[in-house]
Amino acid sequence: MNAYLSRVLEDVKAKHSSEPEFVQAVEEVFSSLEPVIDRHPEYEKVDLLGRMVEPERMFTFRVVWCDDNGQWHTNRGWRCQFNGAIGPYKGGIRFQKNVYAGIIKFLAFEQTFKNSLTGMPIGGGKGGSDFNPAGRSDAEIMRFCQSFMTALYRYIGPDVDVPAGDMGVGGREIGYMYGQYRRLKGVWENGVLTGKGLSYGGSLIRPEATGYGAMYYLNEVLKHENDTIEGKRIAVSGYGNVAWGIIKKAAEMGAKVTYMSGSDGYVYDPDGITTKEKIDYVLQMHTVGPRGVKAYADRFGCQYVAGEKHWGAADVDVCMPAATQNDVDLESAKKIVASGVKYYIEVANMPTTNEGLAYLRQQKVIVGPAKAANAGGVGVSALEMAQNSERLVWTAEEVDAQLRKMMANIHKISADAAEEYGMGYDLVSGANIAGFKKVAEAMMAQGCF
Ligand code: 2IT
Repeated sequence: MNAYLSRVLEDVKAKHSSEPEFVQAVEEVFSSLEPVIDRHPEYEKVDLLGRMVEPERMFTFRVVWCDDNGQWHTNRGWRCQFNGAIGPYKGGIRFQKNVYAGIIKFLAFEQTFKNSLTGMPIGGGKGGSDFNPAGRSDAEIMRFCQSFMTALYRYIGPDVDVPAGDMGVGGREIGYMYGQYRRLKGVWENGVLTGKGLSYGGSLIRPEATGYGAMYYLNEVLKHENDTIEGKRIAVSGYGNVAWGIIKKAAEMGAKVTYMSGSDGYVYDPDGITTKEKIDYVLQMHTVGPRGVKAYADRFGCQYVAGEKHWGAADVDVCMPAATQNDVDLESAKKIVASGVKYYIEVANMPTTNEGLAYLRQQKVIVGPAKAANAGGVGVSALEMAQNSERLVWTAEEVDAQLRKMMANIHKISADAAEEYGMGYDLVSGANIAGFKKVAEAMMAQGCF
């Protein structure tokens, strides 16, 4: 590895030994950058890479809230404003009990390159809390969101930092957070958050955008391979907002999702999750419940396997991990390769361990990396910001057309970047390079900062 690149990586490893997810994300991006750094020796003098792995700002705050029994609880909140070189910080908020600084930092780092790939003017950020929303009442969720926003509101704004949802944060939570922001600021600044409800400035297609975008991206990959989406059988992990968007668009495009999983196990529906009734049930499962995929099997009379992952199942053409980080390790990757799957499209953030990813790529599985394939979510968030700025509402057709264009462009600039650096059709390296180059150029132009 290039000496400067490896020196910065060693430094990251030494400084972040207790944040393995962040180290993993940096290592993954850096593994693609050697030819770029070789071509740009001027980056070392201005320590471009050292700056790129250090958040511009990251803070922790206390979030205190009162449960329905009058008991008070203290949680931790974080916001990481990683890189603002190309636009206001932008990225979701995750509420999940295992969240800690390393998770937020890795997500914000990834977000920087993902947001760059969208072509929209948005920098990288991410936030969250170790709050566990499971089993909490609506009133408890509201009080938590209000308290979270009370701590955060001074540090965000439509031109400063624009949070959105992530795991554990959907339309309901965004509504409560926007209500509190408006109460505190006393102004109508709805561009401060995205993923809002349609009645107060949300964008059509935003709830579907991550899954739809991933399917449009997959379609570009298939076109490149002279293959078609028609009849493809897809295995997704997860059953949340992202999986739901994939399921819905797959059915519309003539493909079908046959495997879906939750933390309880997986379901196999050989007919595919293609009817409106089934798709609406998946939406219900991740919004109001029941939680877990067993409920789906009970309702539609299909196979349920408790406590297992479906990776490596036969009769699958495309794997789309859409649950959470490090869902697919080396062992799962080996099973996927053994099953003969040709396409592996990451949709969750960093769903594959670096060992798993290296194996899939060695074995010539076509890998669409998360920061490209799932960028449609934040891409439509940027379109929501645009609508809020111009105080107009676009039709679903207009938003969808922009999303399709965006995903096709992400695929193209990734493929072109890999080609330019002699890597062939390597979408992982291509996305890292294309995402990196725009941020690097902006940072170089803006001087010592
Ligand atoms: O991981 C992601 O890109 C998101 N959670 C969406 C972020 C956003 O600002 O819409």
